[in-house]
Amino acid sequence: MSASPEIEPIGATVPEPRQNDPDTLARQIVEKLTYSIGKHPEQARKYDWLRATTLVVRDRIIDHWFASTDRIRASKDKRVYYLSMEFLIGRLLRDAINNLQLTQPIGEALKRYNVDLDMVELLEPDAALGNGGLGRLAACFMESMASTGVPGVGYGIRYVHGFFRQEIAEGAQVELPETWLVHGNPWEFERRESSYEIGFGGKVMTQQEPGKPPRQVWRPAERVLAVAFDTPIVGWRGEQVNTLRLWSAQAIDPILLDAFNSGDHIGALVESNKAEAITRVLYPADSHQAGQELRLRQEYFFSAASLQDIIRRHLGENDSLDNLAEKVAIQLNDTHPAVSVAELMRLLVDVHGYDWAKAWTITRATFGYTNHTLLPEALEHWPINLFERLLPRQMQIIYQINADIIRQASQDKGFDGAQISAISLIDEGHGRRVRMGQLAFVGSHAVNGVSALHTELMKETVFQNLHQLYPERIQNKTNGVTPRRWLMECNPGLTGLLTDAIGPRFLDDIEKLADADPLADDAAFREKFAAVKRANKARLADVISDRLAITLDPDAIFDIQVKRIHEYKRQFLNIIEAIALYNQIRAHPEKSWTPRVKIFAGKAAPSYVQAKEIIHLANDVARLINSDPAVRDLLKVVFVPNYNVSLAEIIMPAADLSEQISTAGLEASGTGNMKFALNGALTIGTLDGANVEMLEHVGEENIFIFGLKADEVAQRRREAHSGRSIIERTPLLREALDAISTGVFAPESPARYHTLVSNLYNNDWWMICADFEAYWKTQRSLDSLFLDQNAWQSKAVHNTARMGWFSSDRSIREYAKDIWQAGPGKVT
Ligand code: CRA
Repeated sequence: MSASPEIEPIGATVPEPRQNDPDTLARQIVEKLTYSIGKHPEQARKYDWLRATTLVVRDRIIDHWFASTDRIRASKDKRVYYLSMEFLIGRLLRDAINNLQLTQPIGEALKRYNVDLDMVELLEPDAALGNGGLGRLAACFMESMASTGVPGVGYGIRYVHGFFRQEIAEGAQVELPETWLVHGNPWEFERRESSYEIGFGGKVMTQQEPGKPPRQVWRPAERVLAVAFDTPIVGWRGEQVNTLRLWSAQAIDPILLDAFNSGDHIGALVESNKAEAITRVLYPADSHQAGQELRLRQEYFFSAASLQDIIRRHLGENDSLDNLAEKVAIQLNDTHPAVSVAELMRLLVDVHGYDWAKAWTITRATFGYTNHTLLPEALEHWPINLFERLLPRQMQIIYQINADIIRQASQDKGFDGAQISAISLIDEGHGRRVRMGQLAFVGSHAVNGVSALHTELMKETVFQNLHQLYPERIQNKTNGVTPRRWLMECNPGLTGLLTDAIGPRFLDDIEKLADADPLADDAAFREKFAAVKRANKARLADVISDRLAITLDPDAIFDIQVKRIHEYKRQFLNIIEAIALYNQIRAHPEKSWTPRVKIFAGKAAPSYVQAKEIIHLANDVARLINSDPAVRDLLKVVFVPNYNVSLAEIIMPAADLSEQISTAGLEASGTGNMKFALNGALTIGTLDGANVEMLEHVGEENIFIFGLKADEVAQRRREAHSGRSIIERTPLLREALDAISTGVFAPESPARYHTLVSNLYNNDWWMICADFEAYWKTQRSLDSLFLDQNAWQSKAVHNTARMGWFSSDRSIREYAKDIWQAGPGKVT
């Protein structure tokens, strides 16, 4: 008999490439509805359509995911691991559909069942596993690594409850739990096979084997399991799909049966509750050290799990860890994963038997560290006794690293006592603490800031002495934002207009937006540009009308400040300006005022009293101004609750004016500033963070800079500046502050804002009084400019056309070349 043809080898059963026409997509969506969800199309609810559509898109992603994974494995290229406590992802469906170029056919497929793709996309919950800029940057970086062909894996924590939901009740912030996982998460795949034990506490023993050097062995008292959940991250045009691996904590023994059987039903679950607590909630602190034991547990938990995973993968493909740094780059996103430095040393020395010096060489060559803030209250430091109790072996390692560094600094560089205590990993000043910034710095071959100014300030302030010791180590990597989410997806109107005008090249290379620059002088183009903006403003006005029942005029200036609420970001300055403007409109109704809508949104850390007062004030001021017939439609103030990524996607394209008004020297970079300008908003801002580089790119005639510069702020602070004399000689400011402190905006509780105002009189730490007048004048010049729509829109076009450089693709290419030596065009 001839060989039977029925049985094919396994390799030949790879599925056919999927078709992306509307017919196929419609059929597959119904198939998913039927067989994965168990619903007939007629019975399907909106959420069922979301799920079915997601599953169809997901199948396509998986095909690309496998192909990418196989290609990277086969190439043996260096991999990049991005360790971040936060990934502020937002919704994924629109991003995936856009990057796979499926928007049109899926839209059409759903239309056949009378289902609207936009509506379906809006049902997806936001994945809010981050607080603000740092977490959103990590999400942009993940997308850009996939889009630029960098083989990157993100490692973080799978929080059950992400960033809290904010409601405003009687003007004040109320925090409610966020529950993004309640309906399940179709984007994640649990990988039980990638589980690791993570230890805490216990003792360190010295093991002496004959003829060998003594070895330290850590015997943890507690162990929990880290279980991996993988989410595919699709790059532009689906050419590469990377993985975001988030760790979830579980007890090794889910239930203590002995306790249960003896009737202690609660006690039986104690272990499991304690373990799961590690990944239950995101700490809602932005640029602020949380300081509790659970936070340190979170940090060690995800660092240790990620390192075990990295080492396991490396040893699966290589003979030893000798070449770890050639094949692996690990980026520490701020100091949150900095304990990784000590943990990798432990793994190399105690587990894999490396001598100390060799292990240190490998460790340093492997890590890079990004600093995101110089604010003293945000710099992480842990009390030694807590650290020692939780991580006894890592503590010993930190002492040893410290001793080496100090020896080197005093022997080679002749550092004196003050310099030594500045670089020491142990802060002896405030009840002995481990300084995580110093640990991350010495354990990395490259340390970077996130804007040019921030990087210079790092060298001059927090890391002055370490910079002296390692003058080559600090470099700059200015932040960026992904143009897929922050232009193409959030602003289809502008994307369409630009495509018609300059062709589609900018979709693949965002710096080609520069081709649109000459169109600033083209009246017909400016008109279309303005029409897109107006439509985006009308869309935001609809959202605000639905949520808050406030009516806005889309022809007014939309003046927007959205970001975390923080004293240094100076929402207070913006509110004071609104009050001063209100007073002026009432005092001079005969003048021709430019109608203005001031929009605020943002969350305050629950324990940050001043920030919560600022939210309360914004709402109190809004209530009074919006109900005063004397200002008619000349001024409106709106606080939009629950700012998140999805709301930002509606807000960014709808701004005429972007408020970036931090006290100079304190905003490390900012990324909202970039999103606004990319979408054609003009910026009013201080010379702070990336505003400085935005000025260089868009040109000084297209950005509105005011106020003290970073060195002037520092100087005033040294001189013990206070606001009193400025307030006394500035009637506009004085009247606004009097109104606040006499309870005009809070008649039910007139003393509510006493502290807020008296702080301005007594020290004005954030330079609100110092900058008020310059801010006011700049705002009034913008009022005039807005009346000349030709001039305004021309500047707006220049902003969009010149913002291409602020793409996270550019940031990632710089990291890949200068820090990781990985990715396309690598130098290994
Ligand atoms: N709060 C900075 O303050 C910066 C982002 C991302 C921040 C922002 O100016 O744009 O990082 N810092 O680099 C931070 O989180 C821990 O420090 C932020 O998001």
